[in-house]
Amino acid sequence: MFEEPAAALRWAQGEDRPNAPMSHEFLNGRVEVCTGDITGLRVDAVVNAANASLLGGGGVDGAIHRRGGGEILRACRELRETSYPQGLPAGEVVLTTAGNLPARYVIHTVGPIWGRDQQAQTLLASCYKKSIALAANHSLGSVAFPAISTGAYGYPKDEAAAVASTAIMEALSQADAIERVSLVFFSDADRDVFLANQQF
Ligand code: AR6
Repeated sequence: MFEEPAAALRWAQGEDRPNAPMSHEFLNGRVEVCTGDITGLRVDAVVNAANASLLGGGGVDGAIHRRGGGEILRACRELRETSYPQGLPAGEVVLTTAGNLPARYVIHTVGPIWGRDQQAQTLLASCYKKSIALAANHSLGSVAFPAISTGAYGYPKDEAAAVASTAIMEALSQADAIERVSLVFFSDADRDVFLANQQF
């Protein structure tokens, strides 16, 4: 009889839940910060940290295309042939099917390359703001972001945290339809850098 509350407590603390990491919440629960693999999330839209070619790459981009299957690549090829023959510029966003992912859609965005792109801060903020605006325009309620530009593109993680959180806060103030933004870090260490530098 006394075991139940203890079990419930462990559940609430996340210990018994597989793939249910401790999450940290901001903006009255509209933003959650967690650790995990973004390709496994059942959300309305997963954001991809793509490159201008839209045709795949390493990191989170590679993982999304691998798990999502050829349908995503076909949709990206079509976008290249129609709207973006020169590729997707940094700071811009496009929406495609999510193929075999549990998510409904993928929003592809291209982050700035640290040390190469001018106005890196503005471009990184644009990735977050335009992704949220695009999701809201499609009446999508939940969006999950990886830490855009902080891998292969080399954006310092602490600075990216301040830029991303400020941009998200601003975008959410104009996107009532978005109920939940998940910020998904690949390691607890990356998550902790974010938590120490966020500006929510
Ligand atoms: N789930 C969540 N986060 C992940 C995952 C995952 N499955 N895989 C990696 N990360 P990166 P960028 C984290 O390099 O810096 C690609 O080749 C990772 O630890 O994926 O914007 C593209 O094609 C890091 O913190 O994206 C581009 O050419 C974060 O995601 C280029 O890399 C972003 O790292 C884009 O570079």
